Amino acid sequence: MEQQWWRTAVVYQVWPRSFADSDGDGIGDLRGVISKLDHLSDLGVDALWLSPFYPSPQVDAGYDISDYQGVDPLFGTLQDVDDLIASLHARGMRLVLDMVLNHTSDLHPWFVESRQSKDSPKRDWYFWHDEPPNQWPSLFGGSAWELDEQTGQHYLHTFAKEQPDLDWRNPEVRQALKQMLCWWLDRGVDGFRLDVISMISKDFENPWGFLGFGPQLHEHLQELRREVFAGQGLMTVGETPMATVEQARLMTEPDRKELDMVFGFEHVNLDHNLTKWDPIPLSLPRLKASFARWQEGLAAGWNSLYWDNHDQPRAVSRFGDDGEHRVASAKTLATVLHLHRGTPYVYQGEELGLKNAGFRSIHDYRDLESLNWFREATERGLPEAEALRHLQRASRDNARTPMPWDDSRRAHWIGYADDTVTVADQRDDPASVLSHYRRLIALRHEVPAVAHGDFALLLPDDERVWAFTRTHEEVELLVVANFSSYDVVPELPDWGRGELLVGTGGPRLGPWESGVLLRDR
Ligand code: TEU
Repeated sequence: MEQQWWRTAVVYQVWPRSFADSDGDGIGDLRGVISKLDHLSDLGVDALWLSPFYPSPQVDAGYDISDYQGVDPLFGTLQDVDDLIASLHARGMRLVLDMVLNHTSDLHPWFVESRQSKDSPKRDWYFWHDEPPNQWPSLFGGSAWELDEQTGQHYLHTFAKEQPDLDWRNPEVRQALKQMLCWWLDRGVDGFRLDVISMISKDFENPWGFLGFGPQLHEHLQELRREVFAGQGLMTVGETPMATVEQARLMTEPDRKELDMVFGFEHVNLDHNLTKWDPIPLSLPRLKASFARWQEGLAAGWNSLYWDNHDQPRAVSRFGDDGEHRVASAKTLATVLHLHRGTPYVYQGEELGLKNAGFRSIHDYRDLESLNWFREATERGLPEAEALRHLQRASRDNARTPMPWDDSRRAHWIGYADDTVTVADQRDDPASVLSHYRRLIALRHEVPAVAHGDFALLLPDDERVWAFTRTHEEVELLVVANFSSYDVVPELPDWGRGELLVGTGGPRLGPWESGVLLRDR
């Protein structure tokens, strides 16, 4: 049995551009990350997931890679990566790299060569067609097919036109990517977060095929596992937008030997219709049901648990109350997430209860997804003020603001969130959101039921209370959370009995309060 350290682990995501800037150029860098490892040790996390730092034209903040085996000078050098790996390992932490295998930058030498001529040896590393074979949209606006003047053919880009999709049906493509992954493993990395990995196989006949899940997905994943990941004690997590729980099960069930876990999107898609620019009110029963469905559907496998990342708005602004009940709601969101079964992810700033940037001027936005959507929406006639309100709620820039280490507000490539929280203020304050995260992370390491217990949802229809149990051997954990700004007395006869591990033990819960009780079964 391979060592599955990630079953008791908590992963911390660093988005290097906005984490820590060591050279004062206004952009975070790898030496900055190294200088802040005390923060990670202090939190108690087990692994660092580092978003892309590879050479890139930075059209999509580094998710457009032009060299998989280097470091963008913005962020540092390969030596810095080696130093980061060594510093993490010295502290007993691991490094998980973010790998973008579905597409490259249009400036990657493979694409530069591919676009040269119709008979380029790399022509069939990407998708080229005289006429678009379908009507697929790009997820960043416009068509997914771009006409290239040089040869008069169209190439596929699921994301920006500067992010052409690789053709995984070509064994040379797979060979090159596998070699590259092995090169990183030889440098000592401990796992991979695989960007949009569910999109690497496509069915051109399917009008929704741009979302991936094509016929060869599982074959490709099994090949990666067999030839690259197996036997190395790694952690692999696939990003899989729009996956159903059944698709997630197929990608993660241990016997199938594909991935260790995936990022489902169901719970972050509940507050909008088809696109995130079309909001609908969030219903607590639906949110709870979604978590429960994934807990049950992946009971033989494993979940990843997250509210936040570099693509999502800040959790406290989105699911909690970033005004009067900010501290309580940030803590309660954390408690509920970390007490589910799976590996929890903490995205930089989440551990402070940092809120959305909520920029009020279009000039403050940087993300191409936001800028493209704003342009298209206003061209279609949406008033600018209204388009801006959508960005304030849903833009990815909401979570890409500089990490507030202290109250010096040094200028960065993007503004700060309009917020006063800092690491310095929270570090030694036992009532802070940061201290609460520290406590939850320690609980996962200390109490086996937190990592391993079976899950059961209680009070599924309750509009205010989120309650569930985790049972393991002789022990039961009861988690009860108030997702409202009113006092509640949860309708649970037993609520109050047991040892309080964290939070408030009831029977009454104030606005956004929550608690975890441990008791014998
Ligand atoms: O995100 C994939 C993805 O599905 C996004 O389009 C996501 O749905 C969107 O950002 C929500 O607004 C991954 C990366 O996490 C993202 O940062 C990249 O831009 C994207 O892939 C392309 O590599």
